[in-house]
Amino acid sequence: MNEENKVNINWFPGHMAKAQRKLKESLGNVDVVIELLDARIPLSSRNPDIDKILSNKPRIIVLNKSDLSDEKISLNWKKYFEKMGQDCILFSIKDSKSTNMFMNKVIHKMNFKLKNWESKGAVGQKLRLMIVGIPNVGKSSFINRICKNSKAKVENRPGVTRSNQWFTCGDKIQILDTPGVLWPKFQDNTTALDLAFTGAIKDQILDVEDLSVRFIEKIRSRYMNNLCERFKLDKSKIENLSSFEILEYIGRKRGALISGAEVDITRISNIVLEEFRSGKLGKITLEIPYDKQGE
Ligand SMILES: Nc1nc2c(ncn2[C@@H]2O[C@H](COP(=O)(O)OP(=O)(O)OP(=O)(O)O)[C@@H](O)[C@H]2O)c(=O)[nH]1
Ligand SMILES: [Mg+2]
Repeated sequence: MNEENKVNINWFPGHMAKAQRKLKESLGNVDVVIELLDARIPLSSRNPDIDKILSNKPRIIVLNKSDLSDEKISLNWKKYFEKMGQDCILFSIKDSKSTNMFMNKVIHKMNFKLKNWESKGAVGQKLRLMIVGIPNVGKSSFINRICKNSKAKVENRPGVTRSNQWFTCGDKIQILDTPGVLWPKFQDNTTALDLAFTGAIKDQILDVEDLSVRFIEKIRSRYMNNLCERFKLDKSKIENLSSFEILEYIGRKRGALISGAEVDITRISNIVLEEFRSGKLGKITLEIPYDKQGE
């Protein structure tokens, strides 16, 4: 890759280093780890050190926000992880069936432990789950969905949960919410950009104009129809435009203008990213299995 295309995104503030240390300390107090990944970017949202950090602790991979992802590709991702010997489910806080599916998975996976406790007469012993994942992937929302009475703080920005907190789900399960953690150095450009597109990194440290042009560049071949439908673009007109020109075209269509005919690039960049993140652009997956490009 040449210098021009390099992105300079790195994000590992002190509180994340602390959260990562805490996560390791808490491992001894839990029975199973729930690794929450973003269904739109399963590998980019996966901590590359996770196997080392979690060691042999039982684990369930949850592909969250699956209501925002391309369903067929998500099913392929599920198979991909299962082939690697990992338990994996698709989840969405918007889907009422997700909770039961998850609970069944946990009980099935941890049945050996529950039986063991039962045989020792340890009645009332609860399974302890810990949820881990990148910022803004939906860890606290997940807990609120599966534990009906819990009210973990949720906001649509990274860095909301600041410390570990236990919640109780019925009479069988306790679950530990943890702050989102990224890792000190992203493996490649693709990972850094995927994390930025989906909102795992604070927009304040990013150049949103550059980001939205790169986003259009990334999705324009597979999801051109989504762009055309949402922003009412003429498909035959955009095929020969650069991604920046497409952004300008979207700006004109949306009336995001500064004065006269000049497009307000910052405003339209924020709109494009927000509409992707909230699903208004449709179901879009940014990574397909076996498609991780080396940089
Ligand atoms: N569409 C959709 N949105 C979701 C889903 N899960 C979470 N969200 C949204 O994602 C945003 C972040 O959710 P949080 O639960 O605060 O994420 P978190 O992982 O706890 O974030 P930190 O505490 O900052 O690490 C919120 O706007 C949620 O409504 C989901 O399954 N589908
Ligand atoms: Mg949280």
